[in-house]
Amino acid sequence: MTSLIPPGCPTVLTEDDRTGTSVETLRRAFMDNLFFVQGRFPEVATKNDHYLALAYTVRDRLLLRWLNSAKTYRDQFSRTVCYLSAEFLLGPHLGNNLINLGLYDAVAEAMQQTGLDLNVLLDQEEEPGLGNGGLGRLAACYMDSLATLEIPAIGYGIRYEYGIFDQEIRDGWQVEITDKWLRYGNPWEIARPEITLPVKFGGSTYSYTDDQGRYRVVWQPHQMVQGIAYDTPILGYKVNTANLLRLWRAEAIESFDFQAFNTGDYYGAVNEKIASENITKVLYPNDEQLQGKELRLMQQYFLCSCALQDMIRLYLQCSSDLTRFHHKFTVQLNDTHPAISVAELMRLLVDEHLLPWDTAWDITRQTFAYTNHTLLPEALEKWPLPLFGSLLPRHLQIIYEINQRFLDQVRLAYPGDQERLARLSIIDESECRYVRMANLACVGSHAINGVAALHSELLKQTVLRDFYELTPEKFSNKTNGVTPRRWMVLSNPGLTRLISNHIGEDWIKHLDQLRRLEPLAEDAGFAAEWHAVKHKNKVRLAEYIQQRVGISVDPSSIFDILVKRIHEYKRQHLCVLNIITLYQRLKDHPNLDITPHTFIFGGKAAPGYYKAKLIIKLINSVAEVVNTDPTVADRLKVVFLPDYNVTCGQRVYPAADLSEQISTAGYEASGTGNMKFALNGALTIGTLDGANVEIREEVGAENFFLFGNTVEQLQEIWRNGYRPWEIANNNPMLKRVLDLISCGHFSHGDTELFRPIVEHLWQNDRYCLLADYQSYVDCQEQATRLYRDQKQWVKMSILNVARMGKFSSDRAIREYCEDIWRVQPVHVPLADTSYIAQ
Ligand code: F58
Repeated sequence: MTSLIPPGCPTVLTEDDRTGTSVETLRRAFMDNLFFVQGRFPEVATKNDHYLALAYTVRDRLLLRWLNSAKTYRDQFSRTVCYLSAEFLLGPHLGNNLINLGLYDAVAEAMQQTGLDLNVLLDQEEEPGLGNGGLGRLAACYMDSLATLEIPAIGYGIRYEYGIFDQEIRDGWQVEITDKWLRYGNPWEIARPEITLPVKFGGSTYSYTDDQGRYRVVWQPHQMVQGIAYDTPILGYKVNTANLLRLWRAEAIESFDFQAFNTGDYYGAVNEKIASENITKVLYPNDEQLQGKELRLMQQYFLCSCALQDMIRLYLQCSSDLTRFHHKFTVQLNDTHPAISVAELMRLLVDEHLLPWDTAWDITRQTFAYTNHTLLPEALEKWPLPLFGSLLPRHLQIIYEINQRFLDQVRLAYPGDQERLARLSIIDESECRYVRMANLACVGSHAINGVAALHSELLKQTVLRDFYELTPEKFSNKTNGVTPRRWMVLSNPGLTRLISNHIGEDWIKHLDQLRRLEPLAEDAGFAAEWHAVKHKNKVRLAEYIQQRVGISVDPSSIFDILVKRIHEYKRQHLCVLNIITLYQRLKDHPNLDITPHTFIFGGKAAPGYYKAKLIIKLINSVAEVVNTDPTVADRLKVVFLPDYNVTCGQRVYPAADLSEQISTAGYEASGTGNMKFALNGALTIGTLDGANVEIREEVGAENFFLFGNTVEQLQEIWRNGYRPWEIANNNPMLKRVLDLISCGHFSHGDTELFRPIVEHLWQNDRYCLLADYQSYVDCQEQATRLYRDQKQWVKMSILNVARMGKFSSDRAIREYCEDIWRVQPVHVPLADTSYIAQ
């Protein structure tokens, strides 16, 4: 092993233990950390002590790369991508860092020599659940790809004390438990108490003309908090690049308000402190009732203000000419949650750094780009004007000014078109007045993108149509992707090994190389190995299911999996209708020869979304009946895996045969679970929605189970009037299925429990379940019949994987870099680390 520390340096031994990568050095470093960081000797050390000692050992290796990256970027004043996101759903760090460092096997060996099992230590890690679902997970995949592609990048987010709630299932119902992820400490972050920035709220503004004749506005806030930086290194795969994820925690400016203390208002001062710290207390679950939540707006502004002040701080360390700010930084807004950044950057440049408005506006627009993640009109963020104005009075003025100038341009482009003007306005003047965050993001950005081809098209036709007509050149599509490091190398070591044995390891960084598997789809020996890997993964998942929910499932049955947030548009209940259809068939024909079938569900419902919670109850209620009915005789099994999260995903995707992607066409912006499943060799049953369309194009229509109405067909259905009751009355099996739910068969005779679901489907369901029912049931039958032909199935599975190259987040990030960010890789050398020893 060669030391990275220059010869003759006095700290060689210490540094070697902190940077070395041989099994022996790793083992010694681990013991050192157990003693001197954890303060434990082996006989009394707990699993958590072992986990932390290993985490610190790995972190040292990260820090070496991180410091080299930071120094390189600073020396070169490198153009940097800032990814602003209210959510980063990272998942556990340890395994991923071991993969990216290339140290997985060495560390497993070092642990074994110490009498420990690496898998046990990996299981100790509490995952940082700082996101709701796809949007937050996408941010994490993009951070991985940015580092792997050696692009200088900073992720800016919020360090929520409580992440997404933990889900328990009691009597079939979801129960939410607070996620105390920081309980045992977080070895992956470094607190930076010296990087502290003030953030103002409320109060009022006044203006004056300064002695140089400049018009100035001063914001006198009612409340001030401070943001404290917490840094986590994000290492790329087998490169020296380690980028920065900087999350902000809110704190009161002073621990105690001494004036209040002296005047006797001790409790008032304490309340102030609590109020400040509440800002980053908890992640909001994606509830429908987010609108109007003052604390949510405070979180958003807090993030944006900290991030932009930090960028300006970093910029001014190297240059005093802020007019070139957008040359150093390009900022991506992950949905509209950080859109208030547009007004905040204007405020900082104009009010605090005294730039003329036009110069500041030029910089601002060239700095920001906006990604939209939803077509649901009710999900577009808007803030009631009184709330917005009382919390951010200066920003409201700035937004009025931006809007006025913008609408002047619109008037020139469309003289006399008042309706268009009203639709484009950042201020919604309809009934109550609102600030429309998507409009602010569009006006303040030079680029706007959707997250799958279909989604980007529909954006142009629906929610952002007017903006598209006004500035078509800003619009593009950037189809989402997922990182093959976490979603294949880490979670599916069996398949990774098999693939690498045949085509080498290049595919891990260049996923297109998976194409080289195509000829092997005809190779019987390879197919047998492929099948064996999948079977082993299924056995592992079956053991987990047994241990977690006490249901025994047959690993030879088809594993048909639907995991994602629970939402009506994602149509988990459509899958339930098919299960009941199969159940009914077995009841009618007990000897029917069906493919043994295991349905696996997982996902959280927003705590305030009753219908979604009722869908969870329905799944569990159907499971209870189906799993225990002697007529079924184990041929159908239904499992609801509680607390679906990143860690659970890592177990689930590798074990899937069939991936359920059954949203109503036109509702799922992209989906990324669909990509993780297909990459791990599952075949997809899905609608022409989101990225399913492109997955099907890539893998070939013959390797994809397509069903359901298209966007155009659904539009036609609504034009003609959607009458689901007619569909049900004309389909005897469907009617029986709905009746079986209504009559209390799955609810111990309770005929009321599921009425809200059934009545809705029957009467006026926006998501058209009944319109797609028959097509889905037929397609399911086709898929399960094909599953009996294992030779054919395995071939299709291999072809699916071979053709998934497009869906790497590396490809997506390359497109962002070229088309939107115009940023180049910066190679980080590791050779000269002498400054560390100075
Ligand atoms: C998801 N959005 C899309 N939002 O639904 C999914 O199709 C897409 O693949 C993914 O983004 C990535 O582009 C999503 O996850 C949220 O979780 C929001 C969080 C904040 C509150 C509102 C929902």
